[in-house]
Amino acid sequence: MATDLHAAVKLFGCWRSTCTHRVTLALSVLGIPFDYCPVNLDRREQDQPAFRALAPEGQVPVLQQDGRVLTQSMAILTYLDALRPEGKASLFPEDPFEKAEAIALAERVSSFIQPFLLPGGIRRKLIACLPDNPETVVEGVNRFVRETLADALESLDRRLAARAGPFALGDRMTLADLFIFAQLVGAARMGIDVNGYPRLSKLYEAMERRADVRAADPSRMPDAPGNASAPRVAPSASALPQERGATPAPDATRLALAYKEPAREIAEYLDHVINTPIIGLDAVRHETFRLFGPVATKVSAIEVCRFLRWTASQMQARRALEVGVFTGSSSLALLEGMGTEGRLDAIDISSEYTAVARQAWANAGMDNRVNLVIEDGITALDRLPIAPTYDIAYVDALNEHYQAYHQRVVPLMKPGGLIVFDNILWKGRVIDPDTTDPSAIHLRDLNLILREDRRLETTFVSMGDGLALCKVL
Ligand SMILES: N[C@@H](CCC(=O)N[C@@H](CS)C(=O)NCC(=O)O)C(=O)O
Repeated sequence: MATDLHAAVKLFGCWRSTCTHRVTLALSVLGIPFDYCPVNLDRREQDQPAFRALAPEGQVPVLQQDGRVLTQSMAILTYLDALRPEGKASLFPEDPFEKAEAIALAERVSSFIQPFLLPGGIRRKLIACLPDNPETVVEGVNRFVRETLADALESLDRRLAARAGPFALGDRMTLADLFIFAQLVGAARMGIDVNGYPRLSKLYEAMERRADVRAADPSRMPDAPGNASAPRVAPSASALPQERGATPAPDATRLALAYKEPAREIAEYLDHVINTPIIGLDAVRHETFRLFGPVATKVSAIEVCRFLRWTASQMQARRALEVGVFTGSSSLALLEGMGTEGRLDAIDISSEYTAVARQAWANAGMDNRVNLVIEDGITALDRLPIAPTYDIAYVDALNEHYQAYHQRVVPLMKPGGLIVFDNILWKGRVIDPDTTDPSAIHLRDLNLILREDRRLETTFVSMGDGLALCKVL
């Protein structure tokens, strides 16, 4: 049966699946339009009969075109390459040896790295086959996954070291880069510091510089956390009929919606009555949305900024610490609240995002009061001398490092100082008992750790995405 090559391409995938990411990268780079059908792996939609009828393996990605179905990201990429519009460069090098090398690198990711991270079904089977004591077993399996990934990235890094780069095989991006990059993005989500691999981080940066790569960022996918209200580019997962009698999993979409910022009318009203404005806040928020589109949801909620400004002023804070600057809205609030004597030590891993913050500080005439360190939060905090230095600290960085931030920030605070942890409700996902979202699990544990920490007097508020307010005793 001949397939109509021009028929619409439909992709069944999941935002957090690295194999799906390989395919969305290819679609974006090759300029092929597609419909997206999210399959919620956390809710095990891959196991529903309707999906199994499409793909008996119960895995994503699955490509459907003109009634035909293709699985396996490598095969899908090969096919998509053949569909590329005129003028688009192939993902496969012309030179036969180079082509084989690109496939070899992609295969290393596809057949050795990703499978050992134990995708859902395999993971569940392994855990069930291991001896008793479920807690130790899960802990051991998680350690196995992390260590295997770290080892595999290390050898991949050494393999690429022979090539000047920045891409895997040199100056031109090939399918190898798509596989490697997707795996690195997944590794970063697991809290693995990609900067620890010099050659891979060079590849990562080169990829991140490309707009077509950024357009395929998993956080921009309609099913990514926080994008519940984003326009869908495709029919929704409800295209997959629900299995009758199945216990409905807690609805992550509903939870996500529960923690939206106040309606625009309310925000405008509050703007009208407030007498503690934050200079430059509106401008920085607009610039963030203009430059970074959906990633801009990482910007701190306006009400959180107002709270920080007011609290820093109320405490007469003079020294502030910020872990996770992003584009600078919360730092503007802290600086404004502290007044002209206040100084801010700010830490962020991204020079791209903080470039916007630097500009905002300069525009507000506050840049001479900020010491910005571009480094990952844990390393930068470890460099700070352990002394009671700060009056106020705001933590809004990598979710899965929050417990490490907590350990490091407390000893840096003056008695009576305040630590504010943002995102501790993680769009409400912390209350989902079945969540497999690593951020939700980590933050839920953090909240319990904070509750037990006798050095702190802590309360929680549901402002923004949830704040933990910890007074240092
Ligand atoms: N070799 C396959 C691997 C597919 C795969 O492992 N998919 C994962 C997501 S990255 C999945 O569907 N996991 C859910 C499950 O196994 O239950 C490919 O490259 O497409």
